[in-house]
Amino acid sequence: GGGNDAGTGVVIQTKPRTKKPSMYKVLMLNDDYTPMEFVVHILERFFAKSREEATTIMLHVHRRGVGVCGVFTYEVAETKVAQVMDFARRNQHPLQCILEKA
Ligand code: TYC
Repeated sequence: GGGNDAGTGVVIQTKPRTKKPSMYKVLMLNDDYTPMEFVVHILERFFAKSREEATTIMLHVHRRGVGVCGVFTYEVAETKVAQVMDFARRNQHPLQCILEKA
């Protein structure tokens, strides 16, 4: 981008003023105790997944150990992680949810 200072003819090259925000994956980790149905409920409630999508993601995490719930800007991703961790703790499940830079 260029900025011309009020008719001086001097053009100062500036960086384009918009930049894409860094994106962050919210990952869910498997454990041996959290009920499958609870994980499906979390994916529906906090990540707006359909029951079918939520079930696919939950089974992926169950079999592979980790899976992606969604990709968000930092602030949104942090909020999702906090919501999931709080909801799991309140329901006495050891479910873990983490952030990873995409
Ligand atoms: N492994 C759990 C069970 O067998 C189910 C589960 C799936 C737990 C995904 C956590 O992120 C998870 N009940």
